[in-house]
Amino acid sequence: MERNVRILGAPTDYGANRRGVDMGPSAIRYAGLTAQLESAGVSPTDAGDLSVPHHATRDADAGAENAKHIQEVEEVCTALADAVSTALADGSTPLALGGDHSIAIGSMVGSARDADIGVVWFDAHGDFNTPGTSPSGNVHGMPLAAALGIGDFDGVEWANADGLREENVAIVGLRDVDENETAAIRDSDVTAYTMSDIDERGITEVTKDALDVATSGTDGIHVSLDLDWLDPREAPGVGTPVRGGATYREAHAAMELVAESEAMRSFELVEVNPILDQHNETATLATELAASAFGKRIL
Ligand code: Z70
Ligand code: MN
Ligand code: MN
Ligand code: MN
Repeated sequence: MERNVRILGAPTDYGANRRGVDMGPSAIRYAGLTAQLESAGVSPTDAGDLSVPHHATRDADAGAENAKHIQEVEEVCTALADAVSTALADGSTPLALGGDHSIAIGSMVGSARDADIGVVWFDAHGDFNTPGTSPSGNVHGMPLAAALGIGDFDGVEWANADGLREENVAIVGLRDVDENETAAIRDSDVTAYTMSDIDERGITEVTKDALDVATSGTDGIHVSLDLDWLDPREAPGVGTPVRGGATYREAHAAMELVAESEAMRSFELVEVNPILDQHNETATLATELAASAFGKRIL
């Protein structure tokens, strides 16, 4: 039976302090997402965009200095969590389009509402800050800590993903982590693979290990793909480019292993910023990587 994929746009940049990443869903659709998904043999339905409060209606400086626009992030993530869990209940695989990476809180909360899940997090960044440790106050640097209930996020109901345990979280591709974040990751039971690990062991082994971590004892996994995981040469259209990222081939190889695992229950593409892009190539790459993650094969 064909897998039904439900596209859920989350056009928000509240977690990244307004940098144009709210146009990500449009850019990814324009790049041909549905055609790419069809080429992977899945059946996509586009549910449109979640309603995101417009910036003009909100105080530009809303939220605490150490958690900017946290109220707007909560609103978007609560709506996304409901949409994700409804898609799953309907037998579809939710594919969330960011927007900045704060939307992952909603994806994980929704995916883990009625199941024990693991997470594989492809990112240059740890996204393990809390309001207490964040150097920027941008919530897109906090979604993993939020979902896991770390620090200030302990007991914050809208942000904590019930069926997710640290033991089942794997971060892949780290190369830009804040000092306090490093300590928090080390103190936790999440497994983190840096770009050095990929250099030493290769993308195949590292991704297989990450998938083992996420699938061990769980009902399925959420896969979060921050496009800044890739090298800026492949993906220039992101808010926070960091040199030394995954290559085009490494990224496809990793997504193909995700498909092979047959464990993915929810997926997201985040941090595509068409304003900073060249000819929409980052969004185009995002659609191609989605096809690989959903099982597109050459032969
Ligand atoms: C930094 C912070 C971040 C994504 C940047 C950056 C976080 N660690 N996350 N881009 N996706 O501000 O917390
Ligand atoms: Mn703002
Ligand atoms: Mn991120
Ligand atoms: Mn990132």
